[in-house]
Amino acid sequence: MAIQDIYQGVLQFQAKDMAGLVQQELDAGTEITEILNSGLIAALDEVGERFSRGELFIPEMLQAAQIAQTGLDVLKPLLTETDTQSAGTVVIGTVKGDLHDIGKSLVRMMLKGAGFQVVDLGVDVSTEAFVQAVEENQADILALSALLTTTMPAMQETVARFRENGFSVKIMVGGAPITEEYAEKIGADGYAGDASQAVPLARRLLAG
Ligand code: B1M
Repeated sequence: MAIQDIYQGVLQFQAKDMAGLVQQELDAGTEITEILNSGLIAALDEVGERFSRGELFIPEMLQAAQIAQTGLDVLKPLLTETDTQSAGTVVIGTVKGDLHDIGKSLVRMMLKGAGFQVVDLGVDVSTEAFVQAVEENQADILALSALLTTTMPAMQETVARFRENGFSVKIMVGGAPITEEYAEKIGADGYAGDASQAVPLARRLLAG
């Protein structure tokens, strides 16, 4: 029942006790992935559908994202806690022109939880900023997220810059419009369909 409350809470913009609902569900022993996939993410998917149908607009889409974020904040310590040594350094960000944050942040949390050191550059990140951060942090992996078909070329441009300049950093990509084929086409080293797949992919990339 509470999962439905989480879903409806995001969909109906009821910010009041989203953190409490998520905590309640955790206390009841529900898996984190279930809370995410059937609650917070499912609701955002439905928000996106309603936006596409013209049934709601950007302010509502933003409000829903903010409410989902308060739920995600409760899960964050659980997703990021780890007692393993650093598995490697990852620089992550959403590409230039793209302001979508939630999926990228989820990937960041899961990588942290798996023992990676993660430098999160945020959203709307230029190729130059990615280059600088990879160099400064001597990153092993660059992780790029894009949520818009219109920002896929920015992802391609960033990957191309790293390739042209002979960087040895491994590049992984993801985000709703990104596919395995696209990742291959632009010369990325790997693609993950969701945040949980990002962890084994990062490990595979480092294993060579
Ligand atoms: Co936007 N938006 N949005 N939006 N938004 C989408 C993406 C859209 C699909 C909605 C729709 O029309 N159905 C659509 C894109 C259509 C397209 O290009 N094909 C869209 C649009 C059109 C827009 C604007 C252009 C609207 C406008 O202005 N007319 C605008 C663009 C602004 C910009 O970026 N320049 C815009 C704005 C916004 C808000 C700012 C209002 C808000 C974002 C707030 C925020 O992030 N802080 C927003 C939101 C909330 C959405 C939806 C509803 C939800 C996105 C989300 O957070 N999902 C979204 C609809 C949808 O996704 N169904 C939509 C939950 C999140 C966990 O999923 O990010 O996909 P996701 O991440 C997944 C995987 O993709 C993967 O892992 C996660 C799951 O575990 N993943 C990776 C993501 N990155 C990865 C990286 C990896 C590996 C996996 O490795 C590196």
